[in-house]
Amino acid sequence: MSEDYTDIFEKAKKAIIEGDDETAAEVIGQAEEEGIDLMDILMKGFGAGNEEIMERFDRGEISVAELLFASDTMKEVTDEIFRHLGLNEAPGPVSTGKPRVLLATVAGDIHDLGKGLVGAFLKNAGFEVIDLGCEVSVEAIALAAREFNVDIIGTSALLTSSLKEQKKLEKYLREIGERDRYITMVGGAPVTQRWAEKIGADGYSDTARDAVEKALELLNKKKNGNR
Ligand code: B12
Repeated sequence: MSEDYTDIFEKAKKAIIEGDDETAAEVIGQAEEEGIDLMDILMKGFGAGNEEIMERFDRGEISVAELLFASDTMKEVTDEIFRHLGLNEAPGPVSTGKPRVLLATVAGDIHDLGKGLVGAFLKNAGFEVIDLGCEVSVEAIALAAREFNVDIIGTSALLTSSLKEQKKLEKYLREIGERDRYITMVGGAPVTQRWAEKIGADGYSDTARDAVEKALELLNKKKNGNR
């Protein structure tokens, strides 16, 4: 029989809405003690709070300062949960045979909550993930992709002004003759399938869950010689 975790999910949600780091940490401890899946508490508890905050912000009900407050807590919580689940460690230089993904939020953009989720889902699905963080230039992305010999490059862009960086990356990879070496994936709230096709990226998804499906599909296609 499945347990009813409504109370703890509600507490997690409220902690994000109120930007309450202390309660958030308490919830993580409590979830661990009660054996609740931390990814569940992240998505259904803290994630629900984050969505509520996003909606309030979009409706103009809260200020950027309040959004920042809540986002900071969400970021702390995500990092802490990923640490608990061992999802924060970057892979070493030696290949383990697992598919490798490099993730980055593009230059000029500091939004990284969505990228973090994509990374966590990919790791959970058995991918090795190298996360370069945010505000990463196309040159740095290309250099790291070569250095780590990755299979997939995934970029995140949340600002309409930073979207062009995803296009720039496609162009840069072609210029240095390395475009065919990688599968490229793009994401972020303003990104669409149409945008992905327009700039020549191989894949797009609007959720972390679908990003895994898409990554597996694209790897399979490449293995079979058609992308
Ligand atoms: C939280 C937030 C912030 C936080 C970011 C905290 C952090 N560490 O990320 C803070 C407060 C710092 C912030 C700052 C700013 N923000 Co802001 N922010 C948001 C907000 C409310 C939510 C974004 C978010 O985290 N969503 C939750 C995650 C889970 O969703 P997601 O990022 O879309 O990711 C999912 C998918 O897109 C996909 N995905 C994401 N990345 C990738 C990558 C790949 C490869 C794949 C396959 C899939 C994928 O999977 C993810 C998981 O499901 C949005 C509004 C909105 N409704 O989107 C505004 C928003 C993006 N921000 C905006 C702006 C303007 C700013 C600021 C300039 C300040 C301001 N005036 O508000 C600064 C940016 C400074 C900079 N240089 O980047 C605007 C952008 C407008 C535009 N069209 O360009 C938005 C749309 C708000 C608005 N309506 O005005 N912001």
